[in-house]
Amino acid sequence: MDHKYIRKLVFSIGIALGICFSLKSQAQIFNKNNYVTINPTDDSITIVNKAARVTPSARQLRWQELELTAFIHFGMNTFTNKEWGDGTENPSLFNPKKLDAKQWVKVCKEAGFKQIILTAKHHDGFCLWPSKYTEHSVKSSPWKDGKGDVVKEVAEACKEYGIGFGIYLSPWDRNSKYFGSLKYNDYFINQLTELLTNYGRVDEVWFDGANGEGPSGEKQVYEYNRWYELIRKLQPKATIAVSGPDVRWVGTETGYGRETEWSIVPANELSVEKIAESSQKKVEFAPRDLMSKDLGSREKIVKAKSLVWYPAEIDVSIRPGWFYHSTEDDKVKTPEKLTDIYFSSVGRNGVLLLNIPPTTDGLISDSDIKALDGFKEHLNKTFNTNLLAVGLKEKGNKNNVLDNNSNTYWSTKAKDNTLTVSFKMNNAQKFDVLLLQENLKIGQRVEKFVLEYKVGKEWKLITEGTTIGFKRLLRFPEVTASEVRLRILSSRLNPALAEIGLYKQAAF
Ligand code: FUL
Ligand code: CA
Repeated sequence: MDHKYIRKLVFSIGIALGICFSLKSQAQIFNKNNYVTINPTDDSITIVNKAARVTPSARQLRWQELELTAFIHFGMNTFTNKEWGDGTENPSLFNPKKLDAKQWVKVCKEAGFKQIILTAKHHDGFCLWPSKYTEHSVKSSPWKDGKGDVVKEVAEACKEYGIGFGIYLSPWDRNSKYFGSLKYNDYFINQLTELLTNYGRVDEVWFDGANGEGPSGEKQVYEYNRWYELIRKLQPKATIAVSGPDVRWVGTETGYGRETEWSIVPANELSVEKIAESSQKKVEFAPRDLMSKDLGSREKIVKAKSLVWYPAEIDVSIRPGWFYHSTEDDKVKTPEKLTDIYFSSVGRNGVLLLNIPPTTDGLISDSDIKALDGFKEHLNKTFNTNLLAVGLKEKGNKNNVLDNNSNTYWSTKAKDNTLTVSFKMNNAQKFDVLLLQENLKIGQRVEKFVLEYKVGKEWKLITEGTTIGFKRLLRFPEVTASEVRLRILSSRLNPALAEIGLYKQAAF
């Protein structure tokens, strides 16, 4: 089966069915800053200004600032050497004799990852924690004589190393006899409650879009709203991704986000039929097609009925598969490839969710560690020195864009939607990377910018782009210059430039 096709299909079905909220619960799902209604009388300028003022919730901002998060796909598939189990697997197969969650967390942390999401239950229904509600779990396995709890070990290791902890809980459960019946809704809520109450703070809850039939041959109609309300109640700081309201799937599993990536997208659509049906107003939160090239341009937002802050997460595996297969040991992505992905995910206003799957021993393999080491070393070397700050004659009021702090910024007066910042360096510098950041507490506003350098009396183009958002990275052929300027040519309201940097890429 083709995952991507199924995911797309499921998203479309999910969205078509309407992932709906009553106004009461909508208040819990969104806040007054990350959601805005468009009035039928609003003209396009008013709508664009409204979009410019939509800002992330505190949980969304914390999540965005992480930049790098790690996925850990581990479970029954690790032992059956599959990607999708069908739920009939015997728990006796699960026996990761050397499992060391601290090794997982240490490897991830040393590679720069700030949070880990563990597959507590994948589509095969096997639970990595001893759930009270099923026998299909670690408690029926030989690992630690059925007394082990992978979720607990990972949660504790994350706490010890000071990084975030998240859970992936597959709504699709090919083992549960309840799947496809009303009873499954309670089963799912019970499992979610266990995970949200027994393991301390949870920072992200990841609901996959893949869906199919359970053992009974029936499909399940999910109670999304009930899940979201439970998470908000038990773990109010957790972001809910990607079949959820806080974080959006970027639309591909390649690791490459859009060049133009808006975090403010139409929240579509007040459905008249649904209002009539239930006499309650219901609102869908997601853009209709997560895979389309353009989600948030002016053209899209002026047609919207409401707008929401809904940023992109880019999930990709370090290997071809999501689960570990020894035959893929020589297909681990190289440091060069991982760096390219970094530039095209984090560097395109997204958060990278990189999957690093442990082996049947229960350890991250040497091949993956080596690739991550190379990746981290390369990034450290490249971003070690902001050449603009080092060689600058007088920082003066430019300090705000050179202080490595995304909260301090440079702006113009209201109604001035362009901005030029010029820099004269002591000596000519060689560089081939531009870094830009906006202050998201003000909003995502920039629509077009150019970077130029001075040759004699003339300004020449180095590179140009559209959106910035939390971070924009652009690479270009090496330039040697002592005078450069950034011109923001178009912005939805006055732009708030938080950082600018010029760097020279390290060699591999
Ligand atoms: C997909 C799943 O079907 C894969 O197995 C994996 O978990 C990936 C992250 O999401 O839809
Ligand atoms: Ca700053």
